[in-house]
Amino acid sequence: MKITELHIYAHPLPVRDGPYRMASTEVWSLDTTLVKLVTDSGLIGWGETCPVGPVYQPQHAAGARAALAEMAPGLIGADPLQPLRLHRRMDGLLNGHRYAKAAIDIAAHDLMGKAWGVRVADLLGGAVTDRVPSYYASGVGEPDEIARIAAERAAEGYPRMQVKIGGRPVEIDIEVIRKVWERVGSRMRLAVDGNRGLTTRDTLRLSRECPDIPFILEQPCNSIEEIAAIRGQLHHAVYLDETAEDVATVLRAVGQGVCDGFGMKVTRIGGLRPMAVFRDICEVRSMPHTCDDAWGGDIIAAACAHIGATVQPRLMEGVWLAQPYIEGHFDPENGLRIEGGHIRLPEGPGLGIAPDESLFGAPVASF
Ligand code: 0XW
Ligand code: MG
Repeated sequence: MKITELHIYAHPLPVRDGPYRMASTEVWSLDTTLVKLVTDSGLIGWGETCPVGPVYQPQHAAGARAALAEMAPGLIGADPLQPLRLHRRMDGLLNGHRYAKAAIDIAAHDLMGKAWGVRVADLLGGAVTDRVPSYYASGVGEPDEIARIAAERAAEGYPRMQVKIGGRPVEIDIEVIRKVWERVGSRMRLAVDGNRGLTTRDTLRLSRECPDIPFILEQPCNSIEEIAAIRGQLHHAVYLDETAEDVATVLRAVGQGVCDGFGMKVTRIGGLRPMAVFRDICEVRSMPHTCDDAWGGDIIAAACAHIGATVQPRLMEGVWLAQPYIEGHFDPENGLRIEGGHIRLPEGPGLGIAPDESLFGAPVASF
């Protein structure tokens, strides 16, 4: 099979009841990038990448599209059924920019599944469940409001909640955590995500003042070095998210023992192929992790659900989707939904999503 055409689309995703607030940024609308790969077989594959604004990670929407346009001419003629060679070809065309390469990788997996008549989860090693656990992530908010949301999500059946903190006095964050714990107790597992926004001083204080509450601390500080410096003094397990940039960094973090698990994004690490390598490293070292992305519509959601379905259940921290924050679907029939805190795995073949192309308008670039 050969790629004969590559089309890039831009599509706005306004945040329902926005903004979505994190420690160092707030976002009102996200700008997603879709990739359509047309092949000489007549099959079409879809990929997507959607940074959650330009501040969360060293990524932005226009950067994704520029990187895709840089690689695109060199990808015409490539075989999407040979993902290892496809990744080497992308690396030979552009250094870095994994979040853009991920859109091509996801589209290639969609094509592989369609060509062989299987779900992407089966290509990735085999699904262990068709009902993938999700988790709810609050924005940074007031203690009573976040506790109310937590109680609602627990009642809905979410197995886990991530509480966002940071960007304000740490006393308020401590109060949020206490109120959430008082309302939901151990009905949901809890993660507390600082999104790089806390100093080591405030991270230590937060952990010392809540030793009785069993949450995991996600990416409290800006760098791996800051986390490593205080890790031995914390009462809570620590996961890396934003700073677990690639497979090499994951290997270093696991080898040096600086974390107990990961929040991982499919596009940050470069797509489903490196995500499967990451999953396998985590399984070898019994590291729990999520399978998320920063934002995105049904294509990203399907990619996250398919890899998430393959994770050993004891290590599965959930698949986060932007769906609760987005109006509508790219595929009104098969688009991914969270029901009772879980996601039904699309049946495929491939990603199992047939987006309504008319939503995206004309491509912003075609090759
Ligand atoms: C909760 N998320 C998966 C969605 C937002 O992009 C932030 C992210 C995180 O865990 O940092
Ligand atoms: Mg996080």
